[in-house]
Amino acid sequence: MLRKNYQSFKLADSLKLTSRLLDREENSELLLDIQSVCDHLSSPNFRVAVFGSFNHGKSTLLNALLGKKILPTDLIPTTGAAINIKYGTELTTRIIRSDGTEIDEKGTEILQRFTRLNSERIMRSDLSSVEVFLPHPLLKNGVELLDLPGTNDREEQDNLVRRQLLSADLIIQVLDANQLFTLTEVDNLQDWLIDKGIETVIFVVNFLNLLEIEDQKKVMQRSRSIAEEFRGNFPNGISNLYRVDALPAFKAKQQGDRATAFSSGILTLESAVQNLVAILSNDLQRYRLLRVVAIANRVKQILEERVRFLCQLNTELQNAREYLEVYCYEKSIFPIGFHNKTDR
Ligand SMILES: Nc1nc2c(ncn2[C@@H]2O[C@H](COP(=O)(O)OP(=O)(O)O)[C@@H](O)[C@H]2O)c(=O)[nH]1
Ligand SMILES: [Mg+2]
Repeated sequence: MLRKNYQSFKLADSLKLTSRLLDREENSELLLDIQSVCDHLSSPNFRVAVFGSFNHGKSTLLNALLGKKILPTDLIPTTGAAINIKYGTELTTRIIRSDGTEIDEKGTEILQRFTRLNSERIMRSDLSSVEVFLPHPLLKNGVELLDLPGTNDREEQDNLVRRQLLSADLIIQVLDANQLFTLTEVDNLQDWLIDKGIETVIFVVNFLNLLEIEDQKKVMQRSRSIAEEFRGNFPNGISNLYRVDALPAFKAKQQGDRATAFSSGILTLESAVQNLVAILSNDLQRYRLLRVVAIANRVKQILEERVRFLCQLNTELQNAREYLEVYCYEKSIFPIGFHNKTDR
């Protein structure tokens, strides 16, 4: 374990040093990603992020997991910030603005004011972090839940989500049974997760209860085959695909209706998340290192491209020197200093 830690930090240090050679403007997103991945190496917490297109029921699913209306949900795209949910002795919300000022309030009402998208579906730009604290057993031992804005709406939201995913140890991707694995979803899965060395992803199919039984079977069959394709190095013996009817699950949890909660799939998901937190925690440094390796390879590719230009310049420089030497020899021109420089 110690050796693995040591290797991760050595690679991260080297990556940060090398990334100084990158053009700041051209690679501004990549530089922020490098910072996130490297910072995450030393995080003592285990972060579970819920990710997916807008209106797929992400915030509803988190409310169902917590058995309480913590996060705002709506039919229009709602979540306009990354909301970190952590353990605390009483339900409170802490908002830190970009200018460093802090607002602490009991409950989560304040989220309506600060973290909802505005009528043009634009995020506030003056927030540095949003945290909700509550006493829930799922959040003990440093487990954090992360609610994210929906993807495939605005580029700004997509960039925020993409970066937040780099520091999530387990990702729950919420799918809509009516439009399963759209092309954009598959592309994002490949570009934002798999290519970034993020392999700890589980899929949750929502809205399945709204379909006919025959269609439900077809949707689950298709989900199974795609989820299998993206399994990668996911731990053996544990499924990466779950069916949860988020809204019925939330209502059942609130009413303490255990039978409906069970049939909604939320209890199965809850115990899978708890199992995964325990399993992945044992191997956390390896999973985190995989992301540093992926991003270091990307930096290496960019710089190798530069090295190719440098080699080309070197060859042309050499050719020019040789040409000048022959030219000067033929014309009997011997400029002072010329031989000294080329003979070196
Ligand atoms: N009928 C039904 N509606 C749901 C379900 N899950 C979420 N919704 C509704 O879908 C809308 C969007 O949900 P929300 O959680 O805000 O989606 P998010 O944008 O992905 O966070 C809300 O009006 C929810 O009440 C479900 O399982 N069944
Ligand atoms: Mg939401």
